[in-house]
Amino acid sequence: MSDSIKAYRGPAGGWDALGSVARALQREGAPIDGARTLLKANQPEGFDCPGCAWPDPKHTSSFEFCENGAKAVAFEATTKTADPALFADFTVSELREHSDHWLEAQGRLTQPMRYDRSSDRYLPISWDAAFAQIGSVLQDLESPWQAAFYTSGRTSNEAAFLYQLFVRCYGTNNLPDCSNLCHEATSIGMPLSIGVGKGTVTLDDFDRTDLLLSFGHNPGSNHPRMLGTLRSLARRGKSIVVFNPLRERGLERFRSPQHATEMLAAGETSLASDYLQPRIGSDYAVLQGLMKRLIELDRQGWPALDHAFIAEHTIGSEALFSELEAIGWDRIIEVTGLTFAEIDRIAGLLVRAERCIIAYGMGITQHRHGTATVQQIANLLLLRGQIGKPGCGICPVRGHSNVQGDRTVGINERPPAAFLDALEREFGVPMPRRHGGTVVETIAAMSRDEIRVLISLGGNFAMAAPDPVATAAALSRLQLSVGIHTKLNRSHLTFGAEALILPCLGRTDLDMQASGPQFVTVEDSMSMVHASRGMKMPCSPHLRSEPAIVAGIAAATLTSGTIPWRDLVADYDRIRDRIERCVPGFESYNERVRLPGGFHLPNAASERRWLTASGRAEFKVMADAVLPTSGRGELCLTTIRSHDQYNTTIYGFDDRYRGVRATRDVLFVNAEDLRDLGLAEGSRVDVVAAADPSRALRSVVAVPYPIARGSCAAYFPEATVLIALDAYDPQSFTPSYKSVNVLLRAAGT
Ligand SMILES: Nc1nc2c(c(=O)[nH]1)N[C@H]1C(S)=C(S)[C@@H](COP(=O)(O)OP(=O)(O)OC[C@H]3O[C@@H](n4cnc5c(=O)[nH]c(N)nc54)[C@H](O)[C@@H]3O)O[C@H]1N2
Ligand SMILES: Nc1nc2c(c(=O)[nH]1)N[C@H]1C(S)=C(S)[C@@H](COP(=O)(O)OP(=O)(O)OC[C@H]3O[C@@H](n4cnc5c(=O)[nH]c(N)nc54)[C@H](O)[C@@H]3O)O[C@H]1N2
Ligand SMILES: [Mo]
Repeated sequence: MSDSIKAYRGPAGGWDALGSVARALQREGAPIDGARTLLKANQPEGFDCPGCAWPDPKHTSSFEFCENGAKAVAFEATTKTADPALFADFTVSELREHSDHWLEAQGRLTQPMRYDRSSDRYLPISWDAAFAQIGSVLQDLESPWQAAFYTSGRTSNEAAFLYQLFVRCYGTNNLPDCSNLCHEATSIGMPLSIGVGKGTVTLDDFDRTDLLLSFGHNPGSNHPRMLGTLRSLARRGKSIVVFNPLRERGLERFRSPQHATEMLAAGETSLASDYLQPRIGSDYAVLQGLMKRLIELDRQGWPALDHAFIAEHTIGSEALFSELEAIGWDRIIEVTGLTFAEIDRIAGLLVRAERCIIAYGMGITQHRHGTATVQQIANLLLLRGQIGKPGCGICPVRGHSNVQGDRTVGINERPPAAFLDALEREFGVPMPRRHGGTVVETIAAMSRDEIRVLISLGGNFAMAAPDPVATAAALSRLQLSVGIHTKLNRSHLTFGAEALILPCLGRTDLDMQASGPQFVTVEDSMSMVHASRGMKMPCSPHLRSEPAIVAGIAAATLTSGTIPWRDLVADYDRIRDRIERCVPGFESYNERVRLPGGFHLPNAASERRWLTASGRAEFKVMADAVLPTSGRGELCLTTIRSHDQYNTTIYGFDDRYRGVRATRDVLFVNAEDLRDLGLAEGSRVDVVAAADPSRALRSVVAVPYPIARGSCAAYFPEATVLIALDAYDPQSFTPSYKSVNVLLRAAGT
């Protein structure tokens, strides 16, 4: 086995985490300034950490240390710049030869740039000329539906609201966003089940719960502040049951940097009380097994189901019961790879737990049956009356730090009619009613030349979407691509005729407008809305804020109309006043968001008000759930994040908790599967999509790993090449990034 792969023996957190932050600050050339910036993260007068959407204990507390939050901040607050000199040094063709890691490592973008075909270079352009170019291309399209407007979830409520307003005034609902690639199964599935598309719990519920089931998320790397929540649950003696095909250190053991005694005494807290490793994509069947067992136990006289709640608050239980009756235990065991004893044990824990929360992440949503699986989670909680009761509920762990807020304020290609009515009332402009396209629909429309312009407010469309080859081909047909970003990425190098890069302020930057310094607002995974104030001097005088850029584009595109774009941007309180009048739950927005910790948006399901078609919570079944199957010699592959990346941004090449150093070219496989396939541990293999051998991930090191039999895992975005554009959940259009059947071959054979 190569030196770069060695099992990690420590707990998550601890001194290794502190060391990793020091190195990140050093690398970004910002040891002093960066450290000072870090201390403002999630403070009452500071900025919201761009790392993840896990709530902070009231946003009022002392500095809460989080390694990966710190890396995200250091990466944004870097002193390195991707300035016009860099673009003068390299043609776009030359830039394309560099890795994604290299592109972003150049530093912060400093000036608006326009692609010049004759020199194959990006050249500086003034803001006014850039806005005029966008305005004239958009005005010249035959239909506003020929443009699409992507958003990534770091965007603030203020920028997002202005953006969707501009897009709808222009005339389209083509607002694909990163949520389409992430928790869309939640946004589509949960409203049908319980009438809301967001989690029903708050941190207080975690303080009161008896049992946490965690499905398909990796807090140690992706929402490390959740480790503090898990630690206190474990220390109160409560059970944490994990369902994850891979063993993840961050779910097993934690040494809290917050607690000096734990650090100094090399103490640690065990987290998961039970760690079950079902096969990839089998959670639907795991949940069926748990529910089937609960029904059996109930029939035997155990208090396993809340009959009063089911009778008073729900419909559809008969259909669910008969589905669960029909499915045999042998099938559940075959599909999940779990034993009956394991399922029975967890069902027993459920019966004994007065209060239970189920948390989940991408391991649930990014499958062809993602929406149906989210609904099974709701079904399980409803059977036990555990929604809308203290210490209970459903907890989708969101991704980007403001992806939930963006949706709340209107980034939605399928907007509810009531929201459009409210916009019409407030702004006196007719709003388009037809639904727009999600990300995968947008790519298909680009490849048919039905979409001609793509404007991206953040993100990395070219690398985040499935099938990078088909996506690049689609992007290269466009007439105009505009990227509003902080860092250079591959999306700026993947375009058709014209391209613009518009550099913006990030979370940590001081945002000065006509009325003085501004703050923005964001919403976390638990519907808390709070303020975020940057204070770092921007790296260049040419940067503009996201709201200011959106307003600039709007003013150059919509030549008639009465919306005072510049006036709104002069003082963000004015944008918040408009949001308050269009979106329920934001009463006294400007006042309440200035309170320490902000305010909580109401959640009907958590009050047992069911905003569904029937007015009750609805049990959902999907008779023909596409459960995973695989042919002989095939494995099911999932794509995952390393500890050293933020989505398509690669910070470095280590994945500490999985024992990987200095490489990302790895495939995690069960040692017995490797043996059965006749492949040596540590050898190089090619991973080929079973359905289409032209899709291949070449020459990765096969690392024997504690992962369910029949399953394997590789890093996103490198492994995205295995995911076809048409492999998505038909209900939510979420790409099936977490399950593709593959074959392994010795490399190069
Ligand atoms: N540092 C850092 N923080 C981040 C991000 C980041 O890239 N870096 N990304 C942000 C974003 S946008 C998001 S959406 C979140 C993502 O946070 P996660 O949801 O934790 O992201 P993934 O790495 O995709 O990990 C999914 C987990 O699901 C498991 N898994 C894979 N397939 C299955 C399956 O079929 N069933 C089950 N039960 N489990 C499965 C994997 O083993 C892995 O532990 O994190 C956010 N925070
Ligand atoms: N195979 C596979 N593919 C996946 C996933 C997976 O698990 N597997 N996960 C999916 C998920 S969950 C998600 S959310 C998507 C992520 O998709 P995106 O949100 O599109 O991608 P990111 O990598 O987060 O975007 C990084 C870029 O954002 C820009 N940026 C950073 N901060 C700011 C800011 O403050 N403002 C602006 N305007 N720009 C900023 C920088 O230029 C940086 O290059 O990827 C999806 N793709
Ligand atoms: Mo995400």
